[in-house]
Amino acid sequence: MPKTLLFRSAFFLLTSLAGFAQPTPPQPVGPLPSENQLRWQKMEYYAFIHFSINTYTDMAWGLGNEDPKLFNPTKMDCRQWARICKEAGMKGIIFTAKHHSGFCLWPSKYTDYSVKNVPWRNGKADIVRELADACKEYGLKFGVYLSPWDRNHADYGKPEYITYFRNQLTELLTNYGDIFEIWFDGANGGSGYYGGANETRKIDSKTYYDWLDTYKLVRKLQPNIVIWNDGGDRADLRWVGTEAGYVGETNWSLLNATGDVAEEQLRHGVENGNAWVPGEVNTSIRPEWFYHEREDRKVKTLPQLMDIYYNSIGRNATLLLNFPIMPNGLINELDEKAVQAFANATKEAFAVNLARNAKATAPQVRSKSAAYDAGKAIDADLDSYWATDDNIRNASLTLQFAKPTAFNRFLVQEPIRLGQRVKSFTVEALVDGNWKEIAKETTIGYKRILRFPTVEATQLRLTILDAKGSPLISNLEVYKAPLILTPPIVTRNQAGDIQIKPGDAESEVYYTLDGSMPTASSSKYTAPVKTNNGKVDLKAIACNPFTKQSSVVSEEKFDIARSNWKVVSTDAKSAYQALDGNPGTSWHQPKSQRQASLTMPADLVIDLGKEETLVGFRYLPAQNWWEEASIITHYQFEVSADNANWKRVSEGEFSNIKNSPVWQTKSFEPTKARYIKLSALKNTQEGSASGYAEIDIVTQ
Ligand code: FUL
Repeated sequence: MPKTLLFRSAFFLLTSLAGFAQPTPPQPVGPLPSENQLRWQKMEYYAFIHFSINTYTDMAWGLGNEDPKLFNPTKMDCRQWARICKEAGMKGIIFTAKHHSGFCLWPSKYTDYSVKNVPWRNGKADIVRELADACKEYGLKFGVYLSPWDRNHADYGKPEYITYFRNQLTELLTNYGDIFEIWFDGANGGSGYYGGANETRKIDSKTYYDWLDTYKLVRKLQPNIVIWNDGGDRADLRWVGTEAGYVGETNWSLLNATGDVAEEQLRHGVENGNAWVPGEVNTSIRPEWFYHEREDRKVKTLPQLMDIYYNSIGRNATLLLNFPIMPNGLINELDEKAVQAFANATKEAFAVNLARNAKATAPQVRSKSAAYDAGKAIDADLDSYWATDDNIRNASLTLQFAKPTAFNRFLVQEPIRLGQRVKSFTVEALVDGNWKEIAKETTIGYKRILRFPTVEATQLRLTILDAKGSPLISNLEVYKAPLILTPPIVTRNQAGDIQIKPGDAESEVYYTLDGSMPTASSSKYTAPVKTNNGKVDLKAIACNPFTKQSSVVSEEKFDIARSNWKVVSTDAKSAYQALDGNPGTSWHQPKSQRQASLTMPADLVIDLGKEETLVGFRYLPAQNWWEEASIITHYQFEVSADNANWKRVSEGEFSNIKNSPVWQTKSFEPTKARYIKLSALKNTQEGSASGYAEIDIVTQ
């Protein structure tokens, strides 16, 4: 029994013996979290680190055949990683000990494909050890990512590989101290090196790894661990169905213990699920998980990170934020700056809790006992809570401020040890003597944080409208967070006109076209900017017209405009949505072609209008692929001078594109051409249409 419960039971026993009538504590409403899940949930914010052999090939997934000699992190310093995470307020680090390439960052006894066989440090390095030590030094918890899919191992797909996998698991869970979380990623693209076989191997991720026995081994070796798995039997934690950095607003920490889990259920949990499986929001500080220099200007901005915070920790999930390690073995300075700014901004937003000095009252209190009164929701003790009698399903609690108080954030928590209960609630503010509804929401769970425009009020009222049992609230906080200016959104249409939209209705936008830093004296944006068909390095800021404060800079490098481009592989006008500069619109092949594409690659052929010297192309998949059709995972890119004779200049995979549908850039040797052809060799739903949000080229 946990200590607090023990004390409380002892207290009740003593007081009832002494003749005082104490109400019995509320009964739990199951399913309930385990102690490991409770401890994990309180961590709230921790880091992912992606580093492997494919860091040296600029790829999202290694193929399994990369030469270990490439691995050469000359400045590697795990203490730098740990310091940055600690200073950012993170509570732990999960490290890709082995990613899909199969390359091991510790000297595993069971394979030669590891840091043992690299010239760097004469093959004596053990990065898992160095990081585990650095975490200890900085007071961080340590976790590991061990990819079940292994594109290097000859036995992958056979029963022998499971023994290998468990041997590696045993090494990692035995030799490196306490491991707080293990990550079993479910990705499996099929093809790989596999000891030289170079073929496609399909496994059934539900049965192949025999997860239940694997979990037994994990728990035996690390009794305090939590298991993350999106590929097999239900583990302790669930993926939230996206890598974009959010979970559903309605978020139950419940799923059903058996059966398939739909996308929708990952996003929202299952209200009446029979197992406690809370969500973890995993996202990267850059578009991709591994380091790519081209993404140095795509590091998430402060407003993006703040959105992620409110959409993960603020929605009853934890936040696992990734740093890609550079080939030199360090975290990039831009990433460090971004998380520092993020840490400062959250500290600032939650600095003064305005509920602390308010008076809390509630008409409904469990047996009218002081042990459960409204004040328990604003004391500093997360174990105490406001409770109502068992038969109650709706009730309200009011905070009265000493004077009119301005606020724009509301934080609320349930004591989840007794189950997640609240199904719907409202928040109202008493403004000039009238109650004004400022939010109507669904679930709460461990923590819910709401944002709304600043309101000045003398009272705030939380009303639970419905719950699965009598509502219990362990904590309420109220804040006035400073406003953060959102950088403008920049797009360019097919004609080459650039549109710059501010993130809010009040700010003004200033921009430059030559890559220089914009200020409030640069050109002011009033209408779309014509770019005369040339390449443009655009930078823009949003400014508060009153304070002159400015947002961080939005930057887009546009290649030549696509004004003279013609889609020649189809007459469909909608195909031009792949050229309209709007990521929100996309083109999917019509049905007849879709059927044909069962046997033929689906092609998109474009006439550039004149010959260009090409060095690469870019593809943005349809962003709503789950609704309409699939997106390309394996492609072929050809060029031609006459739309008759084609030369293939690039072929390969868009690794991880399904989970992370971001811009894909592929480079090739400079080639002169007038026509381009992008063919989908494979897509996410075999045989269905391929969706294109945008296609673009990179010229010399
Ligand atoms: C995905 C993997 O395929 C990515 O490479 C990355 O490791 C991410 C965290 O999970 O599914």
